[in-house]
Amino acid sequence: MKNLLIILFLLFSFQLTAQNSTPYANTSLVHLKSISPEIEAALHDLDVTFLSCREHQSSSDIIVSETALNWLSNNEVVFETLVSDLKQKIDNDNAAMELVRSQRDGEEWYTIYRTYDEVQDKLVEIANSSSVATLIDLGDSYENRAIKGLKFSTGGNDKPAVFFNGCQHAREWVTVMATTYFADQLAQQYISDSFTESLLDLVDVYIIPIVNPDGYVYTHTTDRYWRKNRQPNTNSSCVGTDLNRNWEADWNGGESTSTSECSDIYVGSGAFSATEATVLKNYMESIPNLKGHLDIHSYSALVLGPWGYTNTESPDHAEIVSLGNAMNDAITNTNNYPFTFGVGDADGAIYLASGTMPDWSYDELGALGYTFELRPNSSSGGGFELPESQILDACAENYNGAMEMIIWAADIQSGCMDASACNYDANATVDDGSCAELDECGECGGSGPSSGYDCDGNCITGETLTIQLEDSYGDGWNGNNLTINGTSITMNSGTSSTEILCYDSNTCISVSCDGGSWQEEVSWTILNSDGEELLIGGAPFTGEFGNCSSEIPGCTDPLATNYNALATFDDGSCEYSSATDVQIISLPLGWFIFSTYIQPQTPAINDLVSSIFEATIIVKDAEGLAYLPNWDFNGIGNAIDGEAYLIKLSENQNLSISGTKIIPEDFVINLETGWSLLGYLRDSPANLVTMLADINEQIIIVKTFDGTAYLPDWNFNGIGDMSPGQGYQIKVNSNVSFSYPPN
Ligand code: 0X9
Ligand code: ZN
Repeated sequence: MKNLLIILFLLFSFQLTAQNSTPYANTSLVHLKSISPEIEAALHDLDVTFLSCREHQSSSDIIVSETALNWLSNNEVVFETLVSDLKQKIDNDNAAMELVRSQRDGEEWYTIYRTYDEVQDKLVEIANSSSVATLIDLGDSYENRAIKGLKFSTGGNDKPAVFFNGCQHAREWVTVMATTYFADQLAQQYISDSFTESLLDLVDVYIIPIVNPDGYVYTHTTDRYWRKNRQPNTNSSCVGTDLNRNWEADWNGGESTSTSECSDIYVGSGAFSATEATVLKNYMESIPNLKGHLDIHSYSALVLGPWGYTNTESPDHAEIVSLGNAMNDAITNTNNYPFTFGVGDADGAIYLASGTMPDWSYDELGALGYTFELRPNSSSGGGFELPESQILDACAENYNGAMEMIIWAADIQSGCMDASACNYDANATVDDGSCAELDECGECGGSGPSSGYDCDGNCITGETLTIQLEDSYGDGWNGNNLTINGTSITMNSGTSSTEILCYDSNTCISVSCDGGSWQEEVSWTILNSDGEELLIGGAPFTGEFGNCSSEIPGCTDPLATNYNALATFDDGSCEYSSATDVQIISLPLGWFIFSTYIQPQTPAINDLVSSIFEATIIVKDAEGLAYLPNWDFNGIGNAIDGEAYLIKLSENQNLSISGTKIIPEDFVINLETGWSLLGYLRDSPANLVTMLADINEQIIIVKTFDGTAYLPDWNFNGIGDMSPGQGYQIKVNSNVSFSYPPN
């Protein structure tokens, strides 16, 4: 219904541009300041037109004839003349609108649907501005409109040719835009693009945007949904033949055909009974070496190959599928608007059809005959009224698809066409820009020996170095590059690889490694020809090796990612893997004593518990110093490794602490006489008596947050296991030190 309204509006506005000023000859537009009932009655008698929708306003804009104007003057009615000659004004407005229409140049021309006349003008314009395009007139339609198009040719005889047409079906407006755009682009690309130039040197191209002009005009003036031509039928008041059922290829074969004159798929009184089909047939038969034909329709987003009248595979099936897929891919890849290729009924995507034009091209002329069904893919996308905002997208898709047919017909042998080049290809018909020269090692297109090597691959600058690349995760180096004296190497995938490089290690060789992600996975080793390690490192890294200076600065810590085995003093450049360990501690509502086996990245107590800020009421250390989040007061400062803290929460929380895991057996805990808060530094629970066996003599009592206790004197362990995340109140009778057993 909405579409119907749009169509009615379109039809109405087209008529307006044609003769919409005629009813207003010899009239004026006037404004009356006030209207008495007497004047209003008189004006009614004079048959004026009120422009306001409200009839009984006290003031009004009125269209008046000369007689009414005289009456107003003679009766001394106060009025103001707004437009003295209304017809003239409408005509002027129309002319201005037409000017705007005609001034939509370049791609803008393709942003509104164009009439038959506008397309004819465009074809002339293209022909006039192109050295390769000639306007061709194939003949006249039934109603004597010219069926015109463009022939692109750079001369020569019997070249392979391809034929493109739009608008066999009158209502498929986008096909007119797409074929005109195709011709327009081809003319422009011939000048600006050498590949298009080469193609047009090899192939003649025919493009006929409107092969059914009478039907097309009729869709603009009278019936937007007209499909057939406008040729009357004897013994029937119904007009028109479906041109795409009128061809002598399984003509009237019963696949989507009708012998009823009133049907949209009327086959005609005989094959080629339609004037336009005959005109096209005669012209196409005159083309000497027609290789391909593309009949452009809408809508359904399909590329269809022969035959259309049967699902039987044709003798050229393999080639038809290959070109069909190439066109289909080129279209789909233009804007990612998916098209489907098929032959016959395309696996049910469409129906079989007898008497179609491309099947005739294939059966009678031996040209591979295809159908495009352009955008949209369904009626919900606009059907035959593809929104004007999508015309250019459809044009670009059609262009790319159609170009594939030209490329195919050109039967390109791409290669180097410069006879002086070392890779000259005498059979090449298109130069692909690959022409090359011999390099100093005599290799065609080579770039000479690699740095440090001679043409025979010998290392001439000194030593052959072996570089071993490793990735602990096994997915390559994620963009990191190891650069050794300006030569960059990387590993795109996998766990390890080896490179051989050639350097004089008596000189100072600079090394860096950086540029990608997941640097903690990256490591590498540089070995000399005796297999000795010269440098190992990770990423990021900067350093050097070889004969640099007597004192070699670098990172001397083997645990660092940039450890330099040759460094003689540590220059403070050590970098450590940013690998993080995380401990998640579940904290209950109310009081709790927590500790962690992580050395936190952010040890300040306020940072440590910032993720549970809302629920935290207070944190206290063994000395009673407090962190009060609500007061933004941190009296504790940094959390100390190995210690435990009291915390009070308003609800249960999971506290996540990230940093580096503490190695328990390496960490010494010092306890002073009296009470302390003891952390648990292992990552799994274990019996408290075993854990604290080394200081059993000194322990007076150990308590948990909820009051359960271990009393060595009584040999009573109410606590059982120590658990990660928990902390313990401990009282000892002298200063002691101990370490937990290993994890
Ligand atoms: O019915 C037609 O003529 C074409 N479809 S349209 O909607 N534009 O009218 C399709 C003809 C080609 N059919 C096959 N190759 N199956
Ligand atoms: Zn069609």
